[in-house]
Amino acid sequence: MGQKIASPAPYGVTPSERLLAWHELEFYGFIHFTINTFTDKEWGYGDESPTLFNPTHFDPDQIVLSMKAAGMKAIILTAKHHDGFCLWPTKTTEHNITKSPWKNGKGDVVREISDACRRHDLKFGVYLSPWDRNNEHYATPHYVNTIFQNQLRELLTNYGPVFEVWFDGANGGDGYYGGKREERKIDRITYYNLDELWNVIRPLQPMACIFSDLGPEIRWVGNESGVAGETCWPTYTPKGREDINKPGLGQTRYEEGQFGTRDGKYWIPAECDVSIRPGWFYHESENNRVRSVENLVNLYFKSVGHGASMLLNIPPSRKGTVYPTDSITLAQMGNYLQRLYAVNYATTAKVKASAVRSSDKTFAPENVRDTDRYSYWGTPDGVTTGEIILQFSKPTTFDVVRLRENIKLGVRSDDWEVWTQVKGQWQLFGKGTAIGASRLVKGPKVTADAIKVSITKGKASICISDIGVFNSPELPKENLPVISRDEKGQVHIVGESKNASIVYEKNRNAISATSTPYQAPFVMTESGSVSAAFLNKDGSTSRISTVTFGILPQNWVLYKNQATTDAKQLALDNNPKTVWLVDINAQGTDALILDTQKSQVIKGVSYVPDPTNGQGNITHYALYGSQNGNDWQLIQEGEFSNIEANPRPQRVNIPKDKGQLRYLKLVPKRWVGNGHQVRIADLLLL
Ligand code: FUL
Repeated sequence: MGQKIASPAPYGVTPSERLLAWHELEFYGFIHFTINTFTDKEWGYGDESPTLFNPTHFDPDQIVLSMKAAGMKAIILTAKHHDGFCLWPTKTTEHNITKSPWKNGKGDVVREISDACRRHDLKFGVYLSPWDRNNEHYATPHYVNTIFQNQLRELLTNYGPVFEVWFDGANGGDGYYGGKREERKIDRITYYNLDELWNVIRPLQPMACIFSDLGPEIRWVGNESGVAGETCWPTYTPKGREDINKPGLGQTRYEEGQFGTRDGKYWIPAECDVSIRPGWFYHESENNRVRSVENLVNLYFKSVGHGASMLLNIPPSRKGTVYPTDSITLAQMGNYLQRLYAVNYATTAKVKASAVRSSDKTFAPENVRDTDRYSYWGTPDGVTTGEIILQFSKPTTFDVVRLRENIKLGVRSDDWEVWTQVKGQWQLFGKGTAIGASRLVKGPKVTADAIKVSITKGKASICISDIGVFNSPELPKENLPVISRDEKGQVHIVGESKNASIVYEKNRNAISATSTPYQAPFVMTESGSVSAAFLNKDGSTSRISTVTFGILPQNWVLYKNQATTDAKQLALDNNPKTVWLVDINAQGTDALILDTQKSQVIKGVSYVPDPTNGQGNITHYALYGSQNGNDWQLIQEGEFSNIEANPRPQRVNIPKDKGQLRYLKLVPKRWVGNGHQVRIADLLLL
């Protein structure tokens, strides 16, 4: 017997024990639930009365089980969002759930959700917003060193094991602040005393991973659309923005989060947070905008499949339960994942590798077939490229290949290719860069005799721990009627589904067998929504599509300094793909004027930001109205919350006594980035 060959030395940084446990979760859920659920907002200002929080049928088991049905392994709850309302009976502030009528002030949402998680075998995590728009002490050392830290202590002491603590990068700005109603700026690099904060967490919850846009354990992927970069390293060196070198909370080059850093200083893998609806909180108006299972599965491949985790938000309704459309979709997702992973065709394949470290079974190529994430095929030191072939006993049909490295030894390989052997011919199935904890390669459906994984570039000897081969189940394709309105105000609904007809409703989100059958286009010049679905012969209906129209813009003129046709064609066309880019001065005094040509009742304005490019999307505005174009009355001044990270349509309501108008004036006060242009994809008058 030869000398026992040692295991390869780890390459670069490696994950801690708690991060190894975190990597195994891959897919888990977010719950955004608080005062905003009851005010229909995304960000509360901090002046909301705690009495507003009053779910009618709060059911933690229904919430947790709906999410578990999707295949989620853990849940993170917004214990306190930016508005400062605490969902548990905290001693740190009066602004908490004991002041709500719900359960006569004896309720504790953190307790109920964490208990339900434990009952149903899911891990539990907390989101605690560093920004607190209610607290009078926000921006002083007292808030951060005492109030905020004590809130953390309470959450991490009284509710059992916590797997993740979530710190949002959105912080500092306007707020109620105990009645001061002002803007408060903080130094995002120094204010939160991050090292001290991490030290509050460690002894209380040694297995809790800390999330923020700079880690120290899990990083924000840099977008809220649920996708990690095609190449996404778990290693990362967070950097400060532009001229500021040190990163801070909400002060990083977050756009680098989607890729990570090859040979980065720290092991800080990416987490993709995304909501099942356009907003993070429940809004009745978004009941028909729930992502389809097809959409969610696509995101799963672009997050978990790229080595990141998927954190999918499910916002409970005012009842305190998951809305049926959301829970049906979650169950479909769970069904898909369960069937996807039901059979791993690699487990019975014969395995052969171009090189093996030694005959010791620690390094055997066969180790890639088992479910152990840390048993691996290893090559000799210095052998950084090579290939491994899995030969099936009979032609096998599949379309998903899973690759993993033994991450205890670091990220070692760079470029990889997957080949399939079909009738004796090798065909490329997929290729890419970075493997890490998990890589899902989705290729065409093939029936092959063998697959080959080639590592064509690497930094250290190969340590591949897993090659899984799966055949994905049929995914229901989203097929919904498409609703549009032409320039004359004719609403068209088109679509085809076998043996089904189209039914619709005006200004109603729900559809049933008794809804109006669609036969021909109809005119709708007023504002409102149209919902449509396919009605099957048995009386069942498809999912529903809903489109909101503004008042039909007939002869309207939209302009900054002088009228151009551009503005109208781009911003009044009900098409967010065409965007009006307006030059603007940095002082936030330029006005965009809309002349509707006649005095009419206007109930609100919907600003649709550019969904594809955040730079220039408006974050703060002032809206004025006028009957004659000379005398202007302020309608509302405010923020379009979270528009930088999540550019969804924003609605401003116009009170009745200010709603008889011919002209509207929108003054963009602040916008994303430092550019000299603002973006308006659409402007709807409601
Ligand atoms: C953002 C917040 O501002 C949103 O409201 C939401 O909580 C999301 C998960 O993070 O930055």
